[in-house]
Amino acid sequence: MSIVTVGAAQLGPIARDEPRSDVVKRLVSHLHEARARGCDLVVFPELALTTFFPRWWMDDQAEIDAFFEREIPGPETQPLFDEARRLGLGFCLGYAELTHEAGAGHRYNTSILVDQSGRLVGKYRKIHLPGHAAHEPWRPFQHLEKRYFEVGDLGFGVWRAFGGLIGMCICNDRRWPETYRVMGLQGVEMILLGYNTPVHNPPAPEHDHLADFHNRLVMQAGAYQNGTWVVAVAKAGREEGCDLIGQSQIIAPSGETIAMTSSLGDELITARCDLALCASFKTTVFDFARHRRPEHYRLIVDRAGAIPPPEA
Ligand code: CDT
Repeated sequence: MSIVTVGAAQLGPIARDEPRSDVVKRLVSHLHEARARGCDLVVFPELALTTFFPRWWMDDQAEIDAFFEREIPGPETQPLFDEARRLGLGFCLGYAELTHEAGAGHRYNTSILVDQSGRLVGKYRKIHLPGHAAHEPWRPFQHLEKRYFEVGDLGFGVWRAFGGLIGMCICNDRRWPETYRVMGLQGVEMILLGYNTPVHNPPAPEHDHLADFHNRLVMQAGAYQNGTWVVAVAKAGREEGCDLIGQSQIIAPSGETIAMTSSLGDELITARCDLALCASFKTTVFDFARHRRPEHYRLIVDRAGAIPPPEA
């Protein structure tokens, strides 16, 4: 069976002081609606358990670590795992991960995929970390992902689950063609991703009015060029004074958006996704084995390098 009924579970803002237990109740409420609407799989946003904390400069490691999960499930997130299993729902969840390996703490912007039996299927750690590492007081808000997270060390994996090949990426990853292509080369049929995208980008305010357009542009292109479904889920709305875009959406392998949220709050959209549609693209216009020419790309780059730069 190649049908996956998927729910994109958009969240409205999460306040800095909102307890995890309250956020988990919101996620569980999404699960109930998803079950009633026949979903197999529910996708939650990036860093879905807390406010988007990289917008603040913090020095105190204990204050920073309060936004991280030391174990998943942990005492506060266990109810989400229990209820999903009871309802027979799989889910994809983004969170800040604090792990101890070889005697040292490591912090990642992570997402996990859990199947309908509660089994952890896969884990992804964000590779393209946007923003900056130093305090930049001129900004109206910070974007300190490069300070608070290490670059993910797990690559772009693809897992057999839900009757197909499922991959994950997180927020800024969606702007990079390599993200989709690395998974596309592994045959991915559905990419799950969450995002927190401010409308305002302080270094390039001239792009602000294009934030929604760029969101659609990169994901629709990524879906089409790799013959894959993309399920993209926002944390949206005015969060601690910072406006985040919405437009959570489910995109078909044709590149067409077939469902999109219309609010900036907690909102579930669903779609019945036929994974078999991917083959119609993967075996024709984007049949990589027949039509890609990676052995020639090097020559093209070399020739381009030989072109003299334009005169100043
Ligand atoms: N969370 C995240 O990755 N947000 C980025 C903001 C880019 S501007 C620093 C995004 O690509 O949406």
